[in-house]
Amino acid sequence: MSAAIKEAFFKVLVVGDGAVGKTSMCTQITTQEFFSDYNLTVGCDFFIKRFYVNNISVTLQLFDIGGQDQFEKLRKAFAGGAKGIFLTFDITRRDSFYNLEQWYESVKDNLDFRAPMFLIATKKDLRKSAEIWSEDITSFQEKLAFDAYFETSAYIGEGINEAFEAMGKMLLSRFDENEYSKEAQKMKFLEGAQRGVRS
Ligand SMILES: Nc1nc2c(ncn2[C@@H]2O[C@H](COP(=O)(O)OP(=O)(O)O)[C@@H](O)[C@H]2O)c(=O)[nH]1
Ligand SMILES: [Mg+2]
Repeated sequence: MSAAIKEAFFKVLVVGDGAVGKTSMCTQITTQEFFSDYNLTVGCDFFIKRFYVNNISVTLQLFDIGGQDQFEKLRKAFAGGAKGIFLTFDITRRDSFYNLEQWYESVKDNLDFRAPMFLIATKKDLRKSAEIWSEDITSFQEKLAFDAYFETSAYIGEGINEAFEAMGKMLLSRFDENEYSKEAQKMKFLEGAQRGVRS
């Protein structure tokens, strides 16, 4: 008899200044595509990423939250129930790094207290124009105690798989099986209901 595949579902936030590359990272991880034109995310974009960790089917529902001020309330509401967070900054823009504390403040009350927090540098292919260095990362660690740091590029497709895999593993280790499998069942039910409505 083969054992049923275990399923896990987690909601994960992707936050950071406009144009740092949040949508590009989510697009790269879900479709392996890259677009050089910039389309501002208005409100919130959703992505679904599924992969296996130790024979467990992990589904991450990614919330890529737009940075406009008028969406402040929406941002708080969207953050509800999140189990993990990617704090993203553009390696070539110092301001995008310094704004991360504020980004974290704006969603932290709605984040689960066990939520893994990953710091993500984007656009590592543009490293020759970098404005952030390893000393900055070390001092940020002292301030915000993030769980992991990854340098990524959606353009050359580097670092992103590693970051997501590590997030998946940490989520599985921090949350109880009955919590994440219940979430997965709920999600399946909603997907089924949606198909029902469409057909
Ligand atoms: N060179 C380079 N450009 C990138 C990378 N990721 C995103 N971009 C570009 O940066 C701009 C903003 O990206 P986007 O994902 O829309 O940013 P968002 O506002 O944070 O969602 C777009 O023109 C992207 O093509 C990367 O890894 N390398
Ligand atoms: Mg976007």
